[in-house]
Amino acid sequence: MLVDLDYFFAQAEEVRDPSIRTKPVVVCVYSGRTADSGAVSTANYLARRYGVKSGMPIFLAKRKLENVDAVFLSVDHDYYENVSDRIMAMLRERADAFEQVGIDEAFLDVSSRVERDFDKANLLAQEIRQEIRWKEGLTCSIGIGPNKLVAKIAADIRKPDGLTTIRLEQVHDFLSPLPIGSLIGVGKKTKERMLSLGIRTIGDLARVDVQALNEVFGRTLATYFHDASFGIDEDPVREAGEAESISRIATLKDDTRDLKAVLDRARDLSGEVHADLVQRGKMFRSVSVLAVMVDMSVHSRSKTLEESTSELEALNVSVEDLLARMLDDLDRPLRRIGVKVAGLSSADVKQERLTKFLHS
Ligand code: TTP
Ligand code: MG
Repeated sequence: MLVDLDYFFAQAEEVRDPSIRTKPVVVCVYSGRTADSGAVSTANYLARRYGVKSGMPIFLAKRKLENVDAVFLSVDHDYYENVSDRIMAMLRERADAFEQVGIDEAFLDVSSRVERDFDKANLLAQEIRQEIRWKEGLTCSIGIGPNKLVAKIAADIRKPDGLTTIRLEQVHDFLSPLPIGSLIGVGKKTKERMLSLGIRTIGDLARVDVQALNEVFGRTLATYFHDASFGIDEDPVREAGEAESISRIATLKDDTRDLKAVLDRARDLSGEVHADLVQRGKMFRSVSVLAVMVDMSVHSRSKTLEESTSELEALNVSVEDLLARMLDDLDRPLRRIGVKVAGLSSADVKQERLTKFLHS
């Protein structure tokens, strides 16, 4: 589920002073050079009807609202942050996993609590909407989908005060007719390149051979665009700033270059890292070791695994291999060592493969 607050800064201003609700409201970042220099941060939907948009120069917004009883306000970040913090805390309570992606936007993984039932997800979204309305007086738009990509596009499609639910079996029909610019990650430049290739809709993109996309966008982007055009997205909802790695570090009993002594200690560390990992229900994709030498210089080696795993044995094997190589490369004794896993992903819920469905 993606929750996006409607015309956030401007709506927050309307809540503070309801008398401006009936007027175009433009929230501005004044640069201070001249009275009207600076840019529009956001505007309410009434002002948008006159063509006012985020990022537009203030003088242009004023020109569009000439002879209109409009309200121009200066951004008040502290106030918006406070409102946002309260709403985000409330949203976090409603999710199995939570990821805030901006001051007014967050992904909620609600799969477990709604038992993967889209009707229940829809009810939950309505409750959330009412709660934000009741407690903060704000409207929001919510998109529900089988993954983040679809949820985000669904939230964008109906604004303000929208609620759009796209079930797995609707993904294809939902995405196909949408203009290519509505795909997440297709900005102005990419859009132009897509158009020049004759790709106008997401459906057009889905019909382009991935090989051809490779040539234009390079492999990473091409793969993303290809998958995205089918509504495939496996990116988990994760807390921003949530430990993206788990590590342990310890001082050796004696400064040493003896591989066995080093590995003995490393095994303990790996065991602790692994216990932590299991407790958090995570798998890891990469392993690093760290060595602090007697001269206090710090060295590290990492490797990325073929695929994510949660197995202790895989961790031990990698750590041994990395430490052995490191000892070969360095000629001084080691004083401290560390073990770290990163590239964490959830071990529990494997996302339903859209591919399977769409190609069946
Ligand atoms: P958005 O969610 O992109 O926009 P919005 O909430 O104003 O409008 P919508 O109803 O379409 O969701 O951005 C959230 C806030 O971030 C917005 O209220 C103001 C700020 N912002 C800027 O300061 N500059 C910008 O260019 C944009 C896009 C947003
Ligand atoms: Mg918004």
